[in-house]
Parts: sequence; C-alpha cells; structure tokens
Amino acid sequence: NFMSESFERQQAYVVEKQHLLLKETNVAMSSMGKIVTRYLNPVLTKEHIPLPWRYDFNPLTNPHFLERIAFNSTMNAGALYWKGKFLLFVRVEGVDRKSIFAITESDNGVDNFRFWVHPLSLPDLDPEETNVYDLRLTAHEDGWVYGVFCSEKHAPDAASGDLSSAVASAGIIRSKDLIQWERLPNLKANSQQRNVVLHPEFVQGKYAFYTRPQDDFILAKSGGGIGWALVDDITNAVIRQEKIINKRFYHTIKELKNGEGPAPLKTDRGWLHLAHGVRGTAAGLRYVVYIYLTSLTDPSELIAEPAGYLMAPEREERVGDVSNVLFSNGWIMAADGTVYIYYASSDTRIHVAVSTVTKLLDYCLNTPEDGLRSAESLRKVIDLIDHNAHYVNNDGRERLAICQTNGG
Ligand code: M1P
Repeated sequence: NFMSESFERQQAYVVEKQHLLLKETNVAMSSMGKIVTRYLNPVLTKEHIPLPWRYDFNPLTNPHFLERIAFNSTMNAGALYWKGKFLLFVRVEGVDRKSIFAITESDNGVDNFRFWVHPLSLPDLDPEETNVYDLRLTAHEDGWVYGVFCSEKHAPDAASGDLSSAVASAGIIRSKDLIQWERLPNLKANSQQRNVVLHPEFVQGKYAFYTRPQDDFILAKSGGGIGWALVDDITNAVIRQEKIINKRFYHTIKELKNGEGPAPLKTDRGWLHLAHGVRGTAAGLRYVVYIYLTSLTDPSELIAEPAGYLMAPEREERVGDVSNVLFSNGWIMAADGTVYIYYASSDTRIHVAVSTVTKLLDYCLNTPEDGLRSAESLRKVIDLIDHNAHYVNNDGRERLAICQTNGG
C-alpha cells in the first residue's frame, strides 16, 4: 500500500544517509606553520542527532516518515576525557529555540562521535527556568565532575509586552559516573552571569569560579571582563567578592565582552586559558577566541596574553544561525600533550582543531601583547623586521643561501 511504501522508502533513505555520515572519517588540514590545525569536517551537526530522537518509527502513527521533533543546531560543547573516550556535552538546540544537553563520545577525538541513548537528564529545579546552555565541565580535585551552564529565565521585572528581557545565571550539576546528576542551587551573584566556569583545584581551601558579570542579559557594560570569585560552599555557592582578572579594553577583540571558555589546563608554565572576545562591527557582533596564561601559585594573576585572537571564523565557519561567531567551551589535553579544541562556528555546528601544549605555550609566551595603539603595533613590526634582518632577506630566504647562489 502507498502509505507503508512511502514510509519504508523514506525511512530507508534517512537511515542510510545518516549511516554514511556517521562513519565518515575526518582529515587534518595542513599544520605547516600553524599554531592550531583545523580538521576538514565538522565533528557534530544537527544531522548527527540520533534518528530515534527525531522520528516516530511507527508507520501507523507516522505514515510519511516525517520528522516529529526537529533540531536547529549542535554547538558550544563542554569536553572531558573519560575512561579512554573523548566526551562532548553538546548544546543541542531545537527548532523551538530551547536547548538540551547531549552526551557524545569518540575514540579518537576527531571523528565518529556517537550520541549516548538519552540526553542528559538535567534535574528541573525552577519552573521559571526557560533555557539552559553552554555547559563547562570540570573534573575537580574533590572527586566530582561538575557541569556549570547558563540558566536563563524571562526577566521578572520586564515591562508588560517585553518578551525578550532575560536574566542569566549559572546552573551547577555534579556527578561521579556521568549518569546520575545532582543539581546544586544556582550560583548566587549580584549581577547577571554567563560563561561561568569552575576552576579544577581548591584555591586557599575554597572553590574558585571564573565569572562574567554583566549589567544586562546581552551586554557586559560595567562588568569589566572575566572575573574570579572564591566560594566556601559549593552546595550553596555565593559570590561575595569578585575581581576582574582578564579585562576588556577599547579597540581590541574583546572590547564589547569576553568570557572564559573551558576550564583552564594546568601546564608547567601556568594555567592556560581559552576565552572568547566580542567586538561590534557594522555587520553585527564578531566572536573570536584567544589565549591567556595565569600563575600556578595564584590562578587569578595574569602572566601572559598574546595580542589579538588565536582563532576567528574562516570560510564556511563564518555563516550560520548567528554568523561570524567562533566560540569554545570545551578542550581536552591528552597525555602526549596534544590539545583538542572543540569550537562551534556561527552557533550552528561543532568542529575540532588540534595543537600541542608546547606550541600553545610558545605562542602565548612569545607573541607580543596588545599595545592598544597603532603606534605600538608599528613598533612591534619594525622590531621583528630588524631582528630578522640578521637572518633573512625581505623574501624570507636565508641570507647565507642567497650569498651562495650569487657566488659570494
Ligand atoms: O551568539 C554567540 C554567543 O552568545 C552568547 O555568548 P556571550 O554571553 O559571551 O555573548 C551565548 O549565548 C553563546 O551561547 C553564543 O554562542
């Protein structure tokens, strides 16, 4: 009969198409002279979301095999290396604009990410909480794995008819097996908070949070940058004092706002941080990611910060649901020092790029910092040209080699 034939053909097509997608292998692009090496294919898109999450497989109730629950994007994933697997806790956004968290795993960190059967069962504490997103994972020295995410609700003081003013705060969950999650009360703060991240170690015997105070839902305004706060009790986390440890500056990549990415990596030179910076352009906001390093003895003390961005959207990354955005809240440092950076492009799909901790530290410690003025940028370029004049000609070829070719 027509109905079941249609169902069977559609189902076979959709299943086969996803099967082919899921077994695709990824390839690294050229790493020559690069600080980070991108991989060619996104690691997760909405097309990777399991079909049983989307389709009703009963021909009687879905005779045309149509999608019953559709998704808009996979993005902004927290990352964790767990029992030999690379895990991504993905923000999966539905076409209804609400996000949930999906857990996916891969053996090699660059392809074949498979979704766990169910999304993360986030305990529902507050009927006013409308949306949750951008989970940061921290394997804390207290033995728990924490997830800190943005918990958003409609602003209680919004004027009648104002359906877009919102309030952002930090939700906190923890688990020992990544299956059962305990939800703790949201972080209490005097300002709105997004991009909150838990530091992996106790500092002065306390839990330490990277924060991002903001005056309203969108703009940081008087919130001067990435903050730092020590908290006595994680089961009732209250910010009593907050200091800004990574400031925003006029005419930089983070002029408008910035925010901590994933939890920092501990290296022998300091805590290595990945963060995003936002500036305004005539075409809207532009999100890029940058690196900075803080002290091992005091993780709130800035040691080094190269000028500008480490990664900005390129080619097809530039276009998507919210174009010109490159955002990361997940990275993994493997035992051999390889660093896997998971980033979303334009709030639409997730990619991976790799580097090494050695390269990232070299970049961080030896790239000039932002002088905040064109005159300083000019000075840095001239300094480098003068330094190189001892070694190479203007085309970058060695002086010695050229002398030999010229017979002298
Ligand atoms: O749309 C870009 C990003 O905007 C927000 O980040 P921030 O608070 O730093 O501006 C978040 O909603 C993030 O999820 C999103 O990717």
